[in-house]
Amino acid sequence: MNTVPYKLVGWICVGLLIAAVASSLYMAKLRSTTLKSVKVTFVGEEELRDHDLPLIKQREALPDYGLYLNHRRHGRILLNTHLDQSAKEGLAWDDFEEYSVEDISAVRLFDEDKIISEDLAEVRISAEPVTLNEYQFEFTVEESFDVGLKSFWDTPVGTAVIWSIGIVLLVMIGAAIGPYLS
Ligand SMILES: [Ca+2]
Ligand SMILES: [Ca+2]
Repeated sequence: MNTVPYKLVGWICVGLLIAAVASSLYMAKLRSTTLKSVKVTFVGEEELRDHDLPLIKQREALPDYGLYLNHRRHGRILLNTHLDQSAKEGLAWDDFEEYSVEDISAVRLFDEDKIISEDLAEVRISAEPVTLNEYQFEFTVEESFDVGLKSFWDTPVGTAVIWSIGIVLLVMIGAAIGPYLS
C-alpha cells in the first residue's frame, strides 16, 4: 500500500487551507471599518422648503431628508426619510444594516418629494466632516471583524476563497480515508 501520494496531497491541502484562511483574515481586517451613523447638518443661511406659501401647512413645508448609500456591489441602499424636519440642528441616520466603508462608494442626500425627489449632495465617507452644497456630513465608524469578513466573502475573490476552502476540505477527507479504501 503506497500512502505517500495521499500524504503529499494532505500537506498541499493543509498549505492551501492555511493560505485561504490567512487571506480571509487579512482581507477581513482591511475591510473591518464599519459605517455606524451619518449625521447631516444644514450649515447655510436658507434651508430648502417644500413650499413658500404663508400660513398654510407650515409643518409640511419643512424638508424631507433621505439618504442613499451607494454600495459597490449591491447598488443603491435607501435609508429612512426624516419627514418634515429641518437639518439645522443636525439629523442622524444610525438605524441601518452594518456595511464596511470599503463597500460604500458614496452617500447621497436628497429631499423626498411626491413628484421628483431632489438630489442635494453626494459625498464619500471620510474621517473628517465633509461639507458640500451647505450640508455638512459627519460619519461615525467602528471596527467590526465580522462585518469585514462578511464583506470580503461577498466579493468575487472572497467567494472563490470560500469555495476553495470547501473543495480542499473535501480533498483532505478523501486523502484521509483514501488509504483505507485502496
Ligand atoms: Ca415636507
Ligand atoms: Ca420634500
